[in-house]
Amino acid sequence: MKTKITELLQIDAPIIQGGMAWVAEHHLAAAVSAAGGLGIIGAANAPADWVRGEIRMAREITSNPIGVNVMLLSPYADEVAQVLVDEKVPVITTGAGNPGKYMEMWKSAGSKVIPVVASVALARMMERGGADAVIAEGTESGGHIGSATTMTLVPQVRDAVQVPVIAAGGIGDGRGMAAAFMLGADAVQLGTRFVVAKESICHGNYKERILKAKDIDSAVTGRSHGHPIRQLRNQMTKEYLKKEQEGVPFEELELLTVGALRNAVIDGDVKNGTVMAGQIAGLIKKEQTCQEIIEEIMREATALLQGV
Ligand code: TUI
Repeated sequence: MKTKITELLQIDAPIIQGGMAWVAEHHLAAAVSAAGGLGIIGAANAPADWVRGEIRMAREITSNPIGVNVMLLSPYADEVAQVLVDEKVPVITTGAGNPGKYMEMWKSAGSKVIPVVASVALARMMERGGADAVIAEGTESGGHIGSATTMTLVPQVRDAVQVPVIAAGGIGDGRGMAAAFMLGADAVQLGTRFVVAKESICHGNYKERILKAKDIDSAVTGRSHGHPIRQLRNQMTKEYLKKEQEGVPFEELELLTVGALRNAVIDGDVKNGTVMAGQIAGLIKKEQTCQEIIEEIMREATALLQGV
């Protein structure tokens, strides 16, 4: 399948892997890229040296292009931004903010820059600032979310900008991909489905929570202080939401989540850790290799889009 995004990024399948903190390390990113999609290393809150190491290790596994996601709230964002220039990373996605201040340095280093946007206003601003494409991410996503749904955001962003649009949030199979294309997308980004990939280093307990999740098993914490995070319900979210309702201040709430994502992803503490996942978790029933995932989604989507 050829789209504006496969042409722009020099990839075979218009499927991008989300830059998920702790999960999106070199094994997963390299496996997605080797299978013809675009693998992404998630810099999240990691120091710049870790990001450099992950880029180099991924490049030992595949020569296909691999991108990096910069989480703009990270205390290391400035240093990570420079590492991406030094390492000549071909594709940079950004999340949780406005990457305007890095745009010029990344563009002049020859990288394609693709910010995640949660609104039409930010999509327009990013296009004016030189973005090569935008990822329109709906509130169905796991992790840090905006408020518009994928169904409403994608066609509105499509109409507002000329650059290619990648749809994200709530997409887990070929039906979701075909639907996103009907809304005007040129590619899709998937997170939760890749968390349970065989090549994902995520702890088995975490994968099992996703594989056993039902449609309404996610909760959103942090709405009261402007940092909404979608994750699967557990002991921690129950406590967090109760305290949030009681008006407990942010500093105290934060104590519940310090190191909690690492505890869940690496150590498998799915009771008190943060189990970030999107609303599509309920649809995901098996662990497959990245190649199987990409082939299956492409087969389903192509069949549905034929004749359209
Ligand atoms: O970034 C994500 N998802 C994430 S980041 C993350 S780690 C984290 N840890 C602690 C606090 C916050 C995050 C876990 N999941 N997705 C991309 C995304 N970006 N979703 C929504 C946005 C977004 C929202 C508002 C991007 C820009 C924006 O407005 C920026 C502005 O300044 O106008």
